[in-house]
Amino acid sequence: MPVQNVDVSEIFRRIANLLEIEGANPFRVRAYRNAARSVDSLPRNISEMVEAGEDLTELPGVGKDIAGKISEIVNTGALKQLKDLEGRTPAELDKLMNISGLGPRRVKALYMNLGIKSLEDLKTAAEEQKIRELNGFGEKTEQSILESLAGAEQEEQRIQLHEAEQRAAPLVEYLKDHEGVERITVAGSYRRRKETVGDLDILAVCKKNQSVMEYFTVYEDVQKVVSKGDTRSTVVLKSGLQVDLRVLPEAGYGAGLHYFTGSKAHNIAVRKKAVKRNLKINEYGVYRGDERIAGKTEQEVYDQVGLAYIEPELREDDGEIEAAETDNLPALAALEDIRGDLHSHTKASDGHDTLEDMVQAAQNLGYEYLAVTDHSKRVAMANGLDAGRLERQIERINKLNEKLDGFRILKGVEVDILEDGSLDLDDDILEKLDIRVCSIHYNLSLSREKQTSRILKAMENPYFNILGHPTGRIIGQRKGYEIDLEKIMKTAAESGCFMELNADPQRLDLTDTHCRMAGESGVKIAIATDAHSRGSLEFMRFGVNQARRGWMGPENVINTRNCEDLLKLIKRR
Ligand code: DGT
Ligand code: CA
Ligand code: CA
Ligand code: ZN
Repeated sequence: MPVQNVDVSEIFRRIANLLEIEGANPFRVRAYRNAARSVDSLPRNISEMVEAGEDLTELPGVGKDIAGKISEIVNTGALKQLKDLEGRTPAELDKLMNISGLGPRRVKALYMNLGIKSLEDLKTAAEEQKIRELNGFGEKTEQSILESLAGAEQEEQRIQLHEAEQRAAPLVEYLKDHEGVERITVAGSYRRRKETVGDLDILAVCKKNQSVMEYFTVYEDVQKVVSKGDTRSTVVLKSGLQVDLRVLPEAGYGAGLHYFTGSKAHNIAVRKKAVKRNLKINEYGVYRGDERIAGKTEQEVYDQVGLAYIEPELREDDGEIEAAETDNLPALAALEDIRGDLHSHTKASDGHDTLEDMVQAAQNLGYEYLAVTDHSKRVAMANGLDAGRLERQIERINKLNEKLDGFRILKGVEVDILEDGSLDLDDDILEKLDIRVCSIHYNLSLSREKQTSRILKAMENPYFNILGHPTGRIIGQRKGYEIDLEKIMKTAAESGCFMELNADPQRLDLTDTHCRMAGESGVKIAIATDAHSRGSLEFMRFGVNQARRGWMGPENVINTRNCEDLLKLIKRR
């Protein structure tokens, strides 16, 4: 059972949090955070790299010391340093850092003054109105802590799709190794590519008289066996993730796949249609009376109720049934349609890789272009570029472009939208670029009205092309800022601006609902990774998944265009 990348990054993140609470040197803290980010953005499994004896110090943010720690984690499953740290500082304090508005200093103050060690302690203290009395805290903070806690309770049980993939992949491999297993699919929200997943629903077809259940329940990563039967078992993995395994008969596999892919609401709507035709649909097939008349494939199930095949990403009972009845389902965008990435960072700001390396990686993905969009100067923390440094980057890119064949680096920037709605760089430098992603990184808590007019004002600038990570949300950590997205999208459509769908699996900003809104507003989107390293360019697929859930076809997505058409499309009048 190899250690997964999320296991390693989680350990580094906890070390960073605990060190920070202890008041350690900020550079040390940052080193662990960078290492965590670096491991998260690897497209490959870290255990394999260690086993292959690869030089980990070549990874961004990984020096000799961190490399040694990665090896220790991969080889032993744990890190002694974290255990030591947890001996000094309560481990649960780390969880408090996820509550919005609580930084290391505040967590420490809560611990030292009120003895708050856990989320539970925090809730009690907030409810008893003890927090507002502390120095540096107020009634408002106390209120927002309570709200954030309520949100955290709802979120707690769900994990990001990216992590779910890292848990599912080795388990599926393991199950495939069993000689009795003929087919295996992960269904449920995982197959619908939801941004977060509650549990994994694995379906299998087995050879006659072969049971895979014993094999499943002794999987190395299993912490607890909840139930074990002939056709269904449930386990909890060490990470806390629950996994259901169901064995289905081959003859009804399509019906089972359809049933367990869900969503529940979609299933109910499909079954209603069946009832009207005097049919019954369940997880074993489609029946007329006692006779099974279909169910080997999902297509057969849809055929029986007069529906066109519906892609899993659309199965939310949100209009897809009606569209399938009238053959009006959208032809969804696919990863193969994407011709380039429109948001990426290099070493010039806070990226880990050089311009040349990023370009090489984009070429390896088969792209025709890559927009290099380093931060602008306002984001000093990320070493944002001023006009002079951007000018030099433009020259570098011009030179590099001359040497490239069939590929173009788009000269870009991720320019900050300042509080008054102006852009962080002057028009005369913005003019020299091919493309500008405009984003908010500061003053996140303005009122809805102010935040909206800030963005609307920014869009009046003729160099505004794409609104980067439009709501600023971080899944499970930070709600987006308050904005009137509908108004923004309508204005964007009228003025020739575009919305980013940030493909970072922690952001996925726009949501599926927002994508539908974009479709209705007539604004096109740019699916872009915001990659801070070579490996993260591969996260494009999460963005495409999300766009598909939002009914986006290739025509809705600007980076399905070739370079020439793209540049024509984004040119403002
Ligand atoms: P999750 O796990 O919360 O991310 O979401 P799902 O959609 O994976 O839900 P889950 O694991 O409870 O169930 C998997 C699928 O099984 C679900 O999408 C549809 C099907 N299913 C579960 N319970 C019911 C039910 O009561 N009725 C129907 N029609 N289908 C159900
Ligand atoms: Ca599930
Ligand atoms: Ca389930
Ligand atoms: Zn960015």
